[in-house]
Amino acid sequence: MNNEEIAAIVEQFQLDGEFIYGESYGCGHINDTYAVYFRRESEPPIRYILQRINTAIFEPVGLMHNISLVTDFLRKQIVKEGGDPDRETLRILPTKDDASFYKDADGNCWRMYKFIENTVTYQSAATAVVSRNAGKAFGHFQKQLSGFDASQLVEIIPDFHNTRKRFETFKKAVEEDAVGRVASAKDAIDFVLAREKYCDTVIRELGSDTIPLRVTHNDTKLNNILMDPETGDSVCIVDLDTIMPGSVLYDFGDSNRFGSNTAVEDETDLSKVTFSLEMFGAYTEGFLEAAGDALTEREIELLPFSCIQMTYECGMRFLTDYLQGDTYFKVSHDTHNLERARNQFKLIEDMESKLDKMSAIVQKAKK
Ligand code: ADP
Ligand code: GN1
Ligand code: MG
Repeated sequence: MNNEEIAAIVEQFQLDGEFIYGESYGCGHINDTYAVYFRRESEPPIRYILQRINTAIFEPVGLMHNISLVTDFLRKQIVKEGGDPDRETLRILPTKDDASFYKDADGNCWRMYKFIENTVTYQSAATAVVSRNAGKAFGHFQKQLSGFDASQLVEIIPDFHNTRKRFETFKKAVEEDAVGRVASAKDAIDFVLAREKYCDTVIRELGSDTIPLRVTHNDTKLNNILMDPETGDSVCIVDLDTIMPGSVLYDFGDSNRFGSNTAVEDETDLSKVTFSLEMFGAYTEGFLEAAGDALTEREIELLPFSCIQMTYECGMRFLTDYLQGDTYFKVSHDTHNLERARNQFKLIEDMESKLDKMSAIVQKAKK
């Protein structure tokens, strides 16, 4: 996208100031994100977030319906808590027709958000303070949404965290070998096949009293929280695209998959990929402090396992995408998804060897 093209899109929105330029922004794997800069009369320049919604994955009307409902609900909660609703949740900026997104002549769908300034995101385990605050933030988010009527939400990606279904899709990708990559990924394929048992633990009980359905974020990686660079406090949870009914275990597990990895998600030097018990402990304390009293015994018992399950599922998704020719996640080179998968699998091996310690940490933090 060049500046002229960006100018033509942002022109469709109700914004303050005159467009200067736009640039790619952030490290998301799904949407195309830009920071767009505007000059204003007698005020400092301002920037906004512009995103091209990935319509191969999301149906935009249902998606923006969900995000509008959730952010409206959160805004009221934040006000009640005495917080700043323009900093602590996303604010959708409407188009000149008062719509929540704009569809251009080529069928691309665009949305804009207020830019939440003076924040940072982390791409792997940061500090114990950051981990604790991330845990607190997602625990608090869980609580905030506990009064939200989930029947209003469109299930935007059905079976998003149904690990069993993900496994079936993975097996099909291996059988089809559509782009001839199976031979190059044998080690990774064998790793997934040997751990099929991880597929069913949560799904079997989901929706029962032991693992109730809740409204969950479903994509809780550390770079989906904006944090205060000075204090390490969480400011705002972003990337609300996958809010759907789900299990709290998905949110807890996915956060630790990413935020307790001592390396970035696509690190290829696997000796750097380890599961940090320090980060896990800090996250667990923060999470239980904020949401612990709402959790069932069984959910608490499965918190350590959920980290393995979500890492297994995510690694399997990267591998499936590699085998299908990189049609889902953004990649920068041919073996990117395979490298990500191997990274996740190294992390699983480390978690498997630390599972007892993880359980002890949860038991201690729960008191
Ligand atoms: P994706 O679905 O591709 O991951 P995200 O919605 O997570 O896209 O956005 C990508 C990145 O852009 C985030 O990780 C965050 O760093 C940044 N970001 C998103 N929304 C905002 C915002 N309102 N203010 C500041 N930064 C944002
Ligand atoms: C994607 O959108 P982003 O980059 O925050 C993906 C998650 C994966 C993650 C792996 C909608 O998250 O499910 O866990 O990549 N989001 C979607 O990094 O598929
Ligand atoms: Mg994201």
